Amino acid sequence: MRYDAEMPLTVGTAGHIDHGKTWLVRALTGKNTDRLPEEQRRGISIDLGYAPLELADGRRVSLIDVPGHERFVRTMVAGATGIDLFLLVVDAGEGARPQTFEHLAILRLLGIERGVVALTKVDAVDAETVGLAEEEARELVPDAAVVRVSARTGEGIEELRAELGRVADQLVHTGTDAPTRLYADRSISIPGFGTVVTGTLWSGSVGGGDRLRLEPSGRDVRVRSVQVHDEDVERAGAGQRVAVSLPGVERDDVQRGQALVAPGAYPVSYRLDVVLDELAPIGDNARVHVHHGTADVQAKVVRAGDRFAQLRLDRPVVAARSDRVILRAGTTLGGGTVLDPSPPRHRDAVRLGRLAAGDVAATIHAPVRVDALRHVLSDDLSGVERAGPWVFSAAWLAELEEELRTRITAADPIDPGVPLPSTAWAADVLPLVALERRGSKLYLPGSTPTLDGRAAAAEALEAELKGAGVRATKVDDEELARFLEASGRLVRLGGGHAVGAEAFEVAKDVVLVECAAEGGITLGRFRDLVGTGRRDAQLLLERLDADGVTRRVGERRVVRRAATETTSRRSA
Ligand SMILES: Nc1nc2c(ncn2[C@@H]2O[C@H](COP(=O)(O)OP(=O)(O)OP(=O)(O)O)[C@@H](O)[C@H]2O)c(=O)[nH]1
Ligand SMILES: [Mg+2]
Repeated sequence: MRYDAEMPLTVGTAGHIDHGKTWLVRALTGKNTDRLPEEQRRGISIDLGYAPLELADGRRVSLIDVPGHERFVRTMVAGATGIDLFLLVVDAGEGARPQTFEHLAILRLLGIERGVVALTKVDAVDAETVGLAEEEARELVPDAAVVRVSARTGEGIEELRAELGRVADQLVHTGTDAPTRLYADRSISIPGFGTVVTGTLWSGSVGGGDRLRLEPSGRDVRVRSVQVHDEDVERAGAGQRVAVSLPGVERDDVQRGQALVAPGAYPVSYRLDVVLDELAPIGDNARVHVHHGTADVQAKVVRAGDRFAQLRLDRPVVAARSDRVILRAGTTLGGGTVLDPSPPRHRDAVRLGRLAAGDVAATIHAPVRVDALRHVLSDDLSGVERAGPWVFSAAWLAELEEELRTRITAADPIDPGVPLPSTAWAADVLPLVALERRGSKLYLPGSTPTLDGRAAAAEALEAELKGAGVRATKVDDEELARFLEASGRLVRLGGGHAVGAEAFEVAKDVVLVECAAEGGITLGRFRDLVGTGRRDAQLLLERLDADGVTRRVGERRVVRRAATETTSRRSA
């Protein structure tokens, strides 16, 4: 039904003040978009106006009427950012004037290249004047058709409608597959219905029941219903002008410039890296207004090389790679195309050059999560290494391995390893390096610990332990103790103590024999049997517990059932 008749395209007017834009919109749509009392009193447009435009074959597109006054260029930009094609209006009697040129420049900077020129008020001037104006318009916009019209007499209106239809037929609004994104241009409070936010749906779709997020405030909202041109629709698609009702949201919670997006799909950022398109030279650190979506944010331009800049914004915006921005300071200075909508704080012309060339891979070195990169990626990433959710360069991986090997070489030969890096990517990335993981350390594959220059110290320690028997000895060189334990020459006890391996076996036998006879052994009994102090007896029993030989039951130690079961099963 009507929904199929709605083409997901938006036409935006452009042109100098008083050249007849609003009258032409009314002649085309029957709607007077100058609805504010002040607009009616002063006879000029101040805010954006909206009307559905019916094409010759009954299909409808959206029409946005913008003000021409030089003080309202910022409003014109907010209206123009979401449009697909322009309707440039030139007064046939006056010809092109300053905002004709400025609006055209803005359209070009926004990448809006298709449209139609309407020479208006042809009823008020002679044929020769119209001819001159037409010649000038053709020169100004060589690729667009120029149609002579009069909103007063209706002359040329149907021809203009047909011409707009021809251009519309050649355009497709892209972004259907991208996550939902809509920049609010108005929020209206409707009694008994709540707040309705209107805007052009840049990408994705929106329907009743959807959960979206208002950015940059980060507030989650639920969509109650969606209208396109005052008619309820189940879903609206990219390119359509929509009115979205948001229950529970106050009108003042939503301002022009805010975005309604699929939660988390777009970065919210105080910085934008752009490739510049200058109309006038823009100095380093220049203060400008950045127009993006329907937002107008003050910013500092931090130049990088001669083509690029980082825009440091006073307020955050929600942007995506390839978005256009307009830079103004009283006049339109130029524009930019977003290379990175959420860049690190720096001026790095080399990195931006690579991004501009589409070489995202070249900007990747250390691991980054691939989902954090989707803002700068237009398609699949090749030429990088991957592990789990991480991407990184082959060169970085080689450097990592090199660094780990260097540190391993410098490590104590008695334990020639390095602790595992405690970074988020470690678990995914470390399996790719040619090192061996043992416990919480990395070693050269197949490497074994060696005593190196500490053989004498080892012998001295062994002699000391032998002399001490089952008495625990404090060992200061923990690495040496670990090494000797690994080679079966001592057993480490708590608190940095150790006993000789043979003495430990003696102590263990005492426990096993006593348990076999009595069913268990107390600390006191064990101490008496081995003939040590209470503390040493305690350390020995704790080690037996830790080894799984014994466990505590009340005051006594008993031999673990597991060992007994294993024995009986084996004999069965
Ligand atoms: N004779 C004649 N006068 C026209 C025609 N269209 C507009 N006008 C006159 O031009 C005036 C301005 O027209 P608007 O449509 O309001 O101009 P605009 O371009 O929307 O102006 P801003 O929105 O302020 O930039 C009108 O008040 C009319 O007097 C036309 O086709 N013929
Ligand atoms: Mg107007």
